[in-house]
Amino acid sequence: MRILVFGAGSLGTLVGGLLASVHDVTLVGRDRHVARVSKTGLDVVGAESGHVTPTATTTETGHDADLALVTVKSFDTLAAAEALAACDVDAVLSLQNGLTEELLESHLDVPVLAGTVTYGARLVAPGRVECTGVGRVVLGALDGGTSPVAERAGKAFRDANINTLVASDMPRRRWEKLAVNAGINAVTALARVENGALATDEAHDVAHRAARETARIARLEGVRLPNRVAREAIDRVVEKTAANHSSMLQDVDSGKRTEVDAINGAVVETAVKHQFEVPTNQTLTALLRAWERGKGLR
Ligand code: KPL
Repeated sequence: MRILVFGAGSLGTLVGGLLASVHDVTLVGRDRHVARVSKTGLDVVGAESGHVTPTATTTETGHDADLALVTVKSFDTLAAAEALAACDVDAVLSLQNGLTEELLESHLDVPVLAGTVTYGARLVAPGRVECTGVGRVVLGALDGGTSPVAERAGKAFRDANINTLVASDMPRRRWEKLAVNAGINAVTALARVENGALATDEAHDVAHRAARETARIARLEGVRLPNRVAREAIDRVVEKTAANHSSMLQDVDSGKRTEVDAINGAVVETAVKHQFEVPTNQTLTALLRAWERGKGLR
């Protein structure tokens, strides 16, 4: 299969690298890492793939592919959607944080699939990515149900030895992931603690409140996500990823813009549509945005 990977950060590079063991992969990115991959190939360590040689380029438009994976940061989704509209791709799969698929869908006239990933990835150096944890990719139709396009994408992933589930309940899974990210990411970023600190700290309550509010908004959107399920999902992820620094904490630590708009901000925005208050998500969003403004990042 010809697969375009839009976003050569740690996750995009890892997934692209694994897929490149059996597929024709093009990695699209902007930096020195992509230049290195195009010259000398990509080393994938900590997983089976070894050395692979995907095409790597900074050119964003004019590509032909059966499937495009979107792995850019959520605030770059619009740029990715515009570039993909100038490519010839048959389907798009978002593996991003936050609710980004609707934006992709509004710019593209091909099926957009939703996906979640629990593989751990780290860019060790230009041209070298480490798989820090073998997890699972779950993907499926954005609106739920079965889809031949999702089945094909799932097969392509499995052929590359990536643990993959094709799910028919992506709406619930997306909102559950959003509840987890809404609870963990902003709280750990603001408190500057690893995920495991939420198991004992008072911040735990804040995380639970953010997740409960997210579950409530999911239900207003017609997605069946009980509060208990959202809270339990938080506790499970906190336990499993106790030693991890959330992606938002990593962004804050390296002085980069965060994905708060697509996570807590998306909860607030959807709540406004339903004339519903989500004070915890509102506060977390305001604090992170204030930090970003202070750093000149927005
Ligand atoms: O997805 C994550 C992230 O950091 O963005 C969690 C699940 C919170 C793990 O750190």
